[in-house]
Amino acid sequence: MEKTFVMLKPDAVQRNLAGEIIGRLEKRGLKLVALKMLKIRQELAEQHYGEHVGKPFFQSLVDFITSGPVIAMIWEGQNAVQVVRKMMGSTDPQAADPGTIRGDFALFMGNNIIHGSDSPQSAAREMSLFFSEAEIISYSKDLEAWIYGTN
Ligand code: DAT
Ligand code: MG
Repeated sequence: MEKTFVMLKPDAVQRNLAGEIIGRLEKRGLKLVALKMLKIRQELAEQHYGEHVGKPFFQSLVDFITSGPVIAMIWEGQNAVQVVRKMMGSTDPQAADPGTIRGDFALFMGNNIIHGSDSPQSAAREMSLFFSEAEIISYSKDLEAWIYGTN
């Protein structure tokens, strides 16, 4: 089953939105297989956002993501990468549809609540930056049969 890397950014933690967002992902039927809270160091921020090095917003992005604790997670499910991206909504919260996480909880591009991998390749890279293999739990849940219609 596909895995995706998701991170609740410092604004989500500070605004007490973690439970709400984790609840949405859970209720959708995705399975939580890894979770940790951490304060991201400068080097990890620069690695994680390596594709944006040199862009005008890079420094403010690194400053923001290192400004407080984040909650890093891995979620598993059929087509998990794309499913989470759709649930997140557009990068710019003002353009994000209502009903999406950014469209419901954010107003400003810099503080957009949540990160989710944009491809299975990015997911693999990001998961290995934040988690060891041993920290990713493989388990089954009985209700998967009801989520995927295999009962
Ligand atoms: P996403 O987080 O939707 O994958 P991204 O990977 O293009 O978006 O950018 C990473 C983060 O950088 C994004 O969540 C917010 C910030 N960002 C992106 N484009 C920006 C811009 N034009 N101005 C300011 N911040 C920006
Ligand atoms: Mg991105």
